[in-house]
Amino acid sequence: MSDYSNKLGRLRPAPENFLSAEQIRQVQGGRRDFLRRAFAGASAAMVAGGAANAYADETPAGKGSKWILEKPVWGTTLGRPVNEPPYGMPSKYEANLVRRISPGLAAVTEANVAFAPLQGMFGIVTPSGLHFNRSHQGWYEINPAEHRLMIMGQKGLVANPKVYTVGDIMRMQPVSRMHFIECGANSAMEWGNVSVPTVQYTHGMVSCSEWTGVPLIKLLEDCGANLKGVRFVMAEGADGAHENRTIPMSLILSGEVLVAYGQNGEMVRPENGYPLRLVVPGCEGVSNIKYLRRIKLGTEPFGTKDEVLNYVDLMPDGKFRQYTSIMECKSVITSPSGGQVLLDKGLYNVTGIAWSGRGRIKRVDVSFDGGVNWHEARLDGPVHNKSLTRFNIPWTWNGQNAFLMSRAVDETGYVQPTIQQLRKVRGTLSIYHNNSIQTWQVQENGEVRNVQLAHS
Ligand SMILES: Nc1nc2c(c(=O)[nH]1)N[C@H]1C(S)=C(S)[C@@H](COP(=O)(O)O)O[C@H]1N2
Ligand SMILES: [Mo]
Repeated sequence: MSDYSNKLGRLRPAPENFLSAEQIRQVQGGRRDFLRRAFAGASAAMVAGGAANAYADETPAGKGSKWILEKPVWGTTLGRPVNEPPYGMPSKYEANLVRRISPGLAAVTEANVAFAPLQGMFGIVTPSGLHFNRSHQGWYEINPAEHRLMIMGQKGLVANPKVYTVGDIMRMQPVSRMHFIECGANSAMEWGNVSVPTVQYTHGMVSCSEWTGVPLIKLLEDCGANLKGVRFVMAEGADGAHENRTIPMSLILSGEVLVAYGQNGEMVRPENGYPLRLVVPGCEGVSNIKYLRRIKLGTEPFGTKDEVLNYVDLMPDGKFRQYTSIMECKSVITSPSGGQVLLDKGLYNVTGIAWSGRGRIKRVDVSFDGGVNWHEARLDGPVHNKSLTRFNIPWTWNGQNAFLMSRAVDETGYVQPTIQQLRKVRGTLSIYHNNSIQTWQVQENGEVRNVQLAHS
């Protein structure tokens, strides 16, 4: 019996449950009594649904054994009814792949973000149930029949202010597009140090979905908005957090900003803004207003609490950076990543995600030696605009210390900076907009950890 969540490709659930490489080898070697003891103190999440048994017997001794020679119960009996359950769920053996609240953050503030488990995901689509959830005051399940969206504006800017039902919006011509949403605070802890152990907690505030909705510009036209006069738009949510933000009209005129009701082929999930959310491709997560209830047209930025008090960064000269909406080009290796363990020398697939708020990803380079040599990774196409892009590159681990990094370039030619380059400009007091290169150290014992190198 083994716990695959501790092997490469899966991740331990929380830092306090980490096993060392030596412990995992003992488990792999079949020391079941040890395993029982090791899991005795593990969290309920880890053992829930038999997840601790997932991928059992992947040892050399277990290969080609009874698993192939004997007929298992599932080959000799009747399976379950096809409509049970009516809404399908992942295998119980994948119960470790869940959103998590960072133990570090939970200790210092109320836990109001659940991070996506990037370490165990493939491709570019975030399953809706794993999309990170950042809700300033918890999430709501809003009855769509009781939800309205109002479009109005300052004097002279809208000929026919309107109130829309969800049904009104669903009768209009929709578009479906792949876009990432990244919280401005993603990777925030890395400004100062490397206390965050896993990619789920360093980068798990980015997710990517196919969003379906109506371009906001169509609604503004429908209301007879004076498109030349409007320079800024305020978007406001219906939740208790009263989330609101200024969106520049230039982004809306491009047709990219959507009033979305669909996410990955079904209605947007309640956690992600059901029944209507704004999708502002390339902009900070906070601009993507959930539970969208009001759009107000104006001529000046609105100076809302979420752009004046919050989402500003303190610079070394004592001034604040403000209205920094665009998420710059960024990438991260998701596997191998912090907390995972390489059990043997040999061939691995190094994989990760790259994205840019300014367009498409053009190229990703990967280094295995802390940035001395770089190798171009393979991008999995199609590469979408303002979307996650998956990269892969084969790597043979020789059992020695290695420093894994990825560096993305977007179609504007912008190159993802190192943390030291970013600190030279921004200092260490920032919270938001850390798009620097992440380094994972593969130690000689196979354990992977979060590090920052002095030179990069
Ligand atoms: N109405 C409302 N919209 C909101 C928020 C919120 O708390 N309420 N959180 C914002 C923040 S800070 C982020 S990062 C994104 C997160 O979107 P998600 O929860 O769908 O991942 O939603 C934004 N929109
Ligand atoms: Mo956010």
